[in-house]
Amino acid sequence: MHSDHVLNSMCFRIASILVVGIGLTFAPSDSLAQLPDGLTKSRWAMDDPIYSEKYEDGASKLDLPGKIKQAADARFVEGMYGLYGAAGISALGGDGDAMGTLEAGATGYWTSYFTNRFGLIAAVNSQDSYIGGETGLRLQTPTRLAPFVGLGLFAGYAESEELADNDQIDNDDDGRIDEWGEEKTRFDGVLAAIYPEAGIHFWWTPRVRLSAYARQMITTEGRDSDTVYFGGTIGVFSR
Ligand SMILES: [Ca+2]
Ligand SMILES: [Ca+2]
Repeated sequence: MHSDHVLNSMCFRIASILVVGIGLTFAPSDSLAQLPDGLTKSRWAMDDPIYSEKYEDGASKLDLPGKIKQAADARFVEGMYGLYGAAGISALGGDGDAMGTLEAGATGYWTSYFTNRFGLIAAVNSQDSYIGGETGLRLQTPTRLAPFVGLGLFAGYAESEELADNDQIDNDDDGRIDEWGEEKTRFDGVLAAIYPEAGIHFWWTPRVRLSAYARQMITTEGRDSDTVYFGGTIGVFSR
């Protein structure tokens, strides 16, 4: 394939992921515009039918353990599924420049404490770009504020920009051959990484979940390319 076509299709795919990610980020903004549910009442998830049935008769005023239990309980999430958008930052780039990353995908609760997910991931900085697929598993506590640990896999391919001002080709299709600073896209190869991760979820509402996490990326590029990745996610769930 001609390198400009590779570049164009890559730009298109990255743009598509950006659109999905931004859409997912702003879709729940109505929910985020309000305060988190249950700040003034310990029965925080009464909007959920399973939770509200369980806690129809709330803990009495003096029942502190009961109050704490109903404020923490998020076992009703079992069987829910959702879409997520994520943004992150890492030093995945070959030259050590920080790379901005966007992810979008789908996830589900097999049990109240176990999720898996599939998504797309795109990362760019001034010189390099990566695009690929992403999958992972997480174990968490079945609580409103929920620490988690996980294991994930990323596989994609990498491209970078390099000077092409002396090859007699109009690499960027602007009608001028080898103009000053003309660049072309170079395919750098396949990149894969496996990562352990740790983070925390917070259920803003019974349907909107916020997450923050750190991943140790162990890449096929060798230990010199390993990097830490920090990310944040908004997930919107239904049943
Ligand atoms: Ca040109
Ligand atoms: Ca050229």
